[in-house]
Amino acid sequence: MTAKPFYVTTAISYPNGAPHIGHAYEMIATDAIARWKRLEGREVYFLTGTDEHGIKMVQTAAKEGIPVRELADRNSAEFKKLAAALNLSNDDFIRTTEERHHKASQAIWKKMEASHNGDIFQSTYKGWYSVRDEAYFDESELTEKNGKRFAPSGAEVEWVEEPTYFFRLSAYQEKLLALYEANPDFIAPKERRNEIISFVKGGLQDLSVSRTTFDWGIPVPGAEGHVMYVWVDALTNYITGVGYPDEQSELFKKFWPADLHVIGKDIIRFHTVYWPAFLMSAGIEVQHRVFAHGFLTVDGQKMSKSLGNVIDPFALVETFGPDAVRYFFLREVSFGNDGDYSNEKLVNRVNADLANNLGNLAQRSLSMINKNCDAKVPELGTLTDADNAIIAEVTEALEAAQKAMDEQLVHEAAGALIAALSSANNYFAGQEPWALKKTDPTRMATVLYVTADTVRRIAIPMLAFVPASAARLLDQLAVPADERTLSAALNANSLLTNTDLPVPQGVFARLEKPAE
Ligand code: ME8
Repeated sequence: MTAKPFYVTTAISYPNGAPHIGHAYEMIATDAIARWKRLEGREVYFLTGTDEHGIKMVQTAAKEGIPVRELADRNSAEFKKLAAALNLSNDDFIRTTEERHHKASQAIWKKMEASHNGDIFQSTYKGWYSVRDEAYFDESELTEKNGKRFAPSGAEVEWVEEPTYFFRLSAYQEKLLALYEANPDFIAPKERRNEIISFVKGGLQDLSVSRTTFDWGIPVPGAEGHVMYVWVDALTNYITGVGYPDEQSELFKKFWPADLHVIGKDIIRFHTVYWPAFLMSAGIEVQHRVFAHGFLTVDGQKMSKSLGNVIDPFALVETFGPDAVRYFFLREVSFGNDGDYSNEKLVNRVNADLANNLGNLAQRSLSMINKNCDAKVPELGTLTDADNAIIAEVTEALEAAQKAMDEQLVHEAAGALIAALSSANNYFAGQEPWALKKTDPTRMATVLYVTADTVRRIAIPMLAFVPASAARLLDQLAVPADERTLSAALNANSLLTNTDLPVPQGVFARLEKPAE
């Protein structure tokens, strides 16, 4: 079997500030998807990084009184550190200030310029610009208050007039609609797809794609004084990451078009309208799918510096450990919807699912095996209806989790696994292996085998969500590295009888709610 390679990306973050939990959330979810695909046996390329150009960076650096590059270097390093702290399995970390990215952006620009419609042309931009969104807005999209105008995000817009290059986005309306029509899975969740289709049906205006008022950007080829509009360069990172402009490179041939761009709901238009239009213009294949996740709030409130409720993801990892933080977001937030963070919710969720459910089952069965079965995988005797029922339920849960992950419904996948674990705990309690020790040791061995094998079958997919803890569980079951795959998980009763097992150790400690 040669499984199809899988290329998945996060958005690249603006390093004009330190990373917050919204950034951490996107990284965690995308990592879970990447890890799951690897467990399926697919060759995965997972890219994340930082988006370092644009006026917003220039303004922040000016406020701090430091050179823009220093700001970019300092904060980009924080994002990279966050990826490591969250135990991300990214294959590369791209910075848009890198040489390779300048080359790729200039190459795609030239392709768009040379396209048969002449998609890039010079004119004068007059209109409203929001620095915070790094986006242009139509008068009709704005609201007015005290003589000031605001973008839908709430950011103030400013009137901009300058000679710029334009991208002939208006020429792509029909092509984009045809793309959405032919690829019903191009935009997820579904509601987002409908929003984008009606936006495009409403008509597309040509897009201003260069700026002359600052120079912190990628120079437009052959146009002195112009740098590219930050989104042209930002979106291009996805192809730079796999070797563009060398379309014959191993990486590019293997991984482009991307299977999935994971982004937040505020930047769907850039990814599902501009990006495919740029790619079509440049004669490059369009990505397969964009999944937009929701936004996180804290204790029910929008995160903001003025409210003082911005959560530092490094502090979270420090307090609870990476797996607890990962698990909470993956399970608690329904992927695609908004979600809320609170310490209490995290502690409750992690204790219920990981410590009490998974951890408890593993610890109870493994310590009985250690004491009563000579610390070896026990014998599997005749299977009863109860054994067969739990084995079948785990198989169904694995299938349900796979189906959910095929659509990036990460929370549903985790939920299906945890539900099967609850049943397995009931099975264990109902079979009372401790009572069988004297009356029927053969039957005890079978119950312990079935339970330990259940832990194995659930711990394997959990490698995508809580990689370090799940790996420790599998170590305790002496599961070899090459059997840590989803197909091995589907294969019931494959623990090898008589295999020596190490002394079991608790993997999931119960968390305490930190003092306020
Ligand atoms: O948008 N909750 O960068 P960014 C969840 N550079 N997700 C959130 C969030 C929150 N509170 N706040 C932000 C940019 N995000 C561009 C992307 S891609 C070619 C260029 C998400 O640092 C946001 O939706 O503002 C985006 O997907 C990512 O974090 C980076 O946001």
